[in-house]
Amino acid sequence: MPPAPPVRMIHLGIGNFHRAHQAWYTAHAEDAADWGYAGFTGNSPRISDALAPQDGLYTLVTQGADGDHPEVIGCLAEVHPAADHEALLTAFADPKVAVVTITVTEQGYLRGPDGRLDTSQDVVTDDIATAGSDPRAAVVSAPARIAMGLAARRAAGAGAITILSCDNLPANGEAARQVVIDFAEAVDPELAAWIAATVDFATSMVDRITPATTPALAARVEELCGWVDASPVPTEPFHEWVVAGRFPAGRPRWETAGARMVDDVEPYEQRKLWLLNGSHSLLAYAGSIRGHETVEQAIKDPVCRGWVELFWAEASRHLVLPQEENVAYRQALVERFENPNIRHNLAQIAHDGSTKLVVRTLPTIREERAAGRVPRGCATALAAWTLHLRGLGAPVADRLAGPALEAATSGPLDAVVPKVLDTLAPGLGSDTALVACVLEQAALLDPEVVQAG
Ligand code: CS2
Repeated sequence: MPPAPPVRMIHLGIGNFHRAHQAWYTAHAEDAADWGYAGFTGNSPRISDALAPQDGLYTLVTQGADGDHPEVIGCLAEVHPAADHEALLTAFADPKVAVVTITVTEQGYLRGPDGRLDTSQDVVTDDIATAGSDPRAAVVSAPARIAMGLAARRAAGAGAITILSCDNLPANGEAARQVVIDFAEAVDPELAAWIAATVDFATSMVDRITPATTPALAARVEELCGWVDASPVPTEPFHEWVVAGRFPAGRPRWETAGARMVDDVEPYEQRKLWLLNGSHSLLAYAGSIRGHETVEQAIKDPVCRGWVELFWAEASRHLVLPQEENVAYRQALVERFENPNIRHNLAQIAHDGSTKLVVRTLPTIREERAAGRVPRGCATALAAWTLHLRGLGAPVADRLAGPALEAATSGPLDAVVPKVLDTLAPGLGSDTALVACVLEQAALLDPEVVQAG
């Protein structure tokens, strides 16, 4: 391998997705030799523990219908656990560092229902107190890590920088900007003003199906490559990145690796969230209730496939990209979901439904209801999620599901559905036609529960 490229970017939230996506694009850009990452993990140091002894190198295995294709990715010049806050401040303060990419999950933004930083969460108030007493003290939430990294940059006079969000949220750049500025405002209003005037918050739509690493993958890498990799990454052949930002301090030429630089990401982001991610969530709950473990198994079940087609038809009516393109996109999605070489567990996708369903189903539900229709595909996703909260299918793993879990388990199904819908959007549970449709779909998913109710 050539030597690691110089650190000119930071990544927050090194997980498999980052290593299959932003790191892949960076490693494949024509100026890859100039752009290295200082990567920081999320809460768990598992990946930095695995990658540090490998000098940040890892094997990315692209798993297509034509077999497994391993390649070594070398752009992670440094890999740090999140707890190494000094290293984060040092990287932010370096004028050569031009971009910070983030994959901190939908819940990592810590947004309240109004899109502002949610100061009712302890992690936020704790971080505000910590940073308020010492701007270099270790904070843990993503908005705080970014805001205080920017404080270090400002103190060093290192100038403008781009924060580039790569999470599955609509208008993710604006979402990041708001919570970072809210955090800074709570700690130091001058810092907030500096961020607002200086920092570029770029938006992007990211796409590449990337499951968790399994022991079988590590064994496969050893068989194919002859080396032992403590943390290889499986991914699919398809990848897409659509980016809008100013990049005042520069960026890798990602477009030479196939990324699209545009003025407006929204049409792409809408299509990807509503079609790919929305049907993923539908399959995660409905498919696991029907006994499936993976996306491939679920999409090959004609009943699930029928629900996905309904769901896609409802969402597609409201997409702004040309309909012919959307048809091709849906066909490609079926192929991607059916990929027999990728084992994408439904239980992984089922995580954090209380946050994901809001962005993946509510826009379509609102549009369809406004047009006087009851969207049965979306109702199926809500029915399956409600049953999942009542213990069916994939286990619940969702830090913010408290109110929805309480609502879902508070009585017979017909009584709880309106309450569950209200946790997604206040007032949604008063839509009697939608509630009736959710109950009909729940009966198809699990006749027993409905009769018992
Ligand atoms: C999935 C996404 O886990 C999930 O919620 O829907 O991670 C999905 O695989 C990616 O967005 C694909 O680009």
